[in-house]
Amino acid sequence: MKEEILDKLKENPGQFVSGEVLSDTLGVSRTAIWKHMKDLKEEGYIIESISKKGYRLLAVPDILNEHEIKQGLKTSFIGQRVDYLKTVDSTNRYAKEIALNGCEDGTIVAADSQTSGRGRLGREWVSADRKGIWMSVVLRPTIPPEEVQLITLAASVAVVTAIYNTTGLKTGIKWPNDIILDGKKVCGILTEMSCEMERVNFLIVGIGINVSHERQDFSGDLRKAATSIKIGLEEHIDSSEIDWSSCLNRSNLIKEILIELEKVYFNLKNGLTKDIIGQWKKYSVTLGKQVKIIARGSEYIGTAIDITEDGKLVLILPDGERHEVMSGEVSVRGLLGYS
Ligand code: BT5
Repeated sequence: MKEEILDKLKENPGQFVSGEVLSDTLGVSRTAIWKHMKDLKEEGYIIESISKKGYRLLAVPDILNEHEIKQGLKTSFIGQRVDYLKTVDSTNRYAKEIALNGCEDGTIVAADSQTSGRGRLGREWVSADRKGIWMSVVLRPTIPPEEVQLITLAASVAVVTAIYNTTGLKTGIKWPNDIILDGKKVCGILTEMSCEMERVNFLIVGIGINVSHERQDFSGDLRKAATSIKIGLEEHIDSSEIDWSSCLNRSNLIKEILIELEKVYFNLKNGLTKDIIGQWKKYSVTLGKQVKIIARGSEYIGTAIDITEDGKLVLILPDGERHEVMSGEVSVRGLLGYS
């Protein structure tokens, strides 16, 4: 009922809707309407109530919940089920649990904050409360395990496109899983899988995006290495031209990512991997650069020249030898700056 009331207010932007009209059209008492309004205000919706006039929605701030994510979502299967959590240890961990219990292909999990957000190789992902998008998507593709890396590439392309569509900011992709803005990390992607020898049971694509952080919100090493969409907008776009509330709205950005993710996922399912690789190369900040690969127990330098059809990075080593790197176990450092 709360959502239906909210929708009625949204249908009449800036206008009062009387308690009587709401109670008649929705078939509930005026006291119930009043209680739901109170809940909506507590959630953060800015609603003005004036006796004899009724209620009007003054603003929809950046609120994350199932209703905001699903409203107007134009996908056919990704995001049809949304599990929203105020706080969780890790959306990837939670998504894995519901995937093991058989949740549908395309289910998403999104949280306002994570207490143990994780990166690759046991690293930590810092997930400040309501400052970013901390979400995981459960996918059940019929692909062999060795093609899973392509999903991370496809998800990177989806995120870059979605950030551009919603904010106008141009970001780049650092192999294998970072999205870079002005040489700093704005998003990381962690793909985890459950598989048998030749078959993937399910994948969890975890996406973390820094959205409304100020510089001082990052501490320690992250202050130099991380950025947010807000910081990027302040640097690149004349602030009088920015519609801040829409550019920094996490639900809007999530919707856009889900649409783009569904597109690239269809391409992948239909064997159009060349298309994904082609788009990935367009946004790559790694190709053509000298990189240091840090693998378990060893480090080496090479020039990144290409990416294979299954997502491996192709390097030319100093002795001229060609070498392919799988993403799973390595860290990559640009020799000039983070990317
Ligand atoms: C990643 O790992 O970049 C993958 C991050 C995936 C996070 C999402 S959030 C939703 C879902 N649920 C989870 O539990 N995880 C996923 P990696 O390449 O290993 O990078 C980790 C490194 O990035 C850390 O060691 C830090 O140096 C840096 N880092 C940590 N938090 C960051 C942040 N908020 N912004 C930028 N860099 C960060």
